[in-house]
Amino acid sequence: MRVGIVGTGYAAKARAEALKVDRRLLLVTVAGNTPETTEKFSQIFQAQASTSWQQLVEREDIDLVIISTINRDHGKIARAALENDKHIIVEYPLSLDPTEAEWLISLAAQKNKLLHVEHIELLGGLHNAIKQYISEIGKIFYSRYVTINPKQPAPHRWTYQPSLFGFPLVGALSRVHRFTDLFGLVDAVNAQSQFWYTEPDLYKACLCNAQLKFNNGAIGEVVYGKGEAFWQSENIFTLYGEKGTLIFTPQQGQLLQGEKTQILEVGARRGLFAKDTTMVIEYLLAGSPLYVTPAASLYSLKVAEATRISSEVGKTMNEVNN
Ligand code: NAP
Ligand code: BLA
Repeated sequence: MRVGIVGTGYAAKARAEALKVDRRLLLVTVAGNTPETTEKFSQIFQAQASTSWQQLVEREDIDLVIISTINRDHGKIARAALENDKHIIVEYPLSLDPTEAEWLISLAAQKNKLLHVEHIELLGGLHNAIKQYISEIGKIFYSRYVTINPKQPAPHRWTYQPSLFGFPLVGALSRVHRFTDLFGLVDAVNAQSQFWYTEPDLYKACLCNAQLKFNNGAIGEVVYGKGEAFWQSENIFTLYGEKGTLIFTPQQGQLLQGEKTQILEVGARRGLFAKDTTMVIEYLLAGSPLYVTPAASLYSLKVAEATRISSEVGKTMNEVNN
């Protein structure tokens, strides 16, 4: 398979590394943002530098386009790639707009092309450990996932620009997706958000807090914060079940039941883009199953969009339709 990558950052590099070790794949071309970075990337990986993503998706010598650039552009690049009959891997989120995401999924089906939305959080040690031990704690009535990432000073980067990153829980879709993957459909969403703006499209900190009421009765709470308003990093996933509590950090987990505390292993966060890339290639070349569907990604996007609307209008959003 002949591959083109859009993007030159962390995710794009991880993709290019994964392609290099598989002889069935060839990275042909890359399209980036600043010409110097694109040139450097293309030299390191011995690929041609395309002048734009528009030019890249139109090339006839490409079968698969990997979209690893800023979130704002995912939807339009995916559309252009599908119109040029390419298979697609796109980093989450598929689009900042759930309506566009839904439309793209049907276009891919019509064109009979793969549209794979990466969700590496499902491949990581934390999620797998949760899935392994969740049955031990009985019916789960409440769970909470807090990720606070202090940054002093906050970077002038796209991840702090709403027009490029999207609403924080949309851009960082993995947070909501972990919940919908574990607990299914959401009946109601209530969210708050705060932004510390320094310029019209740039903040130095943000905080989002969303409460999800699941159809199965469980309540999930997502807390996501980053930037200069924070002084202590926090990364804790807690699941409260009627028969026990599970507490996870990225390093390790604990299962608490009565007087007993069991320490649980959590696998590494590294190598996940490589795992994702390999699974897609095995799917395309050998028909082996993928670990996530575009529909599941879309549903989490609808829930994340509901958190945005809820926090903006100050109301609870009822029934996020599948
Ligand atoms: P990154 O390292 O910051 O790279 C961003 C890429 O976008 C670079 O090629 C950069 O090019 C380009 N870019 C920056 N500002 C731009 C602008 N204003 N207009 C056009 N292009 C611009 O980001 P990343 O972490 O690789 O993230 C890429 C995608 O992967 C995102 O959708 C993210 O949500 C997703 N993702 C990342 C991870 C992860 O672990 N990093 C995990 C899951 C999903 P220049 O440097 O030349 O500006
Ligand atoms: C997710 N990491 C992300 C995302 C971005 C970054 C933009 C997608 C949006 C989000 O979910 O928040 C960016 N992550 C970074 C940057 C650093 C970082 C700039 O750790 C700087 C060190 N990602 C990495 C590195 C690792 C990594 C070095 O860049 C691991 C050692 C892992 N990032 C990682 C994982 C996710 C993620 C596993 C998925 C999110 C999740 O697990 O929920």
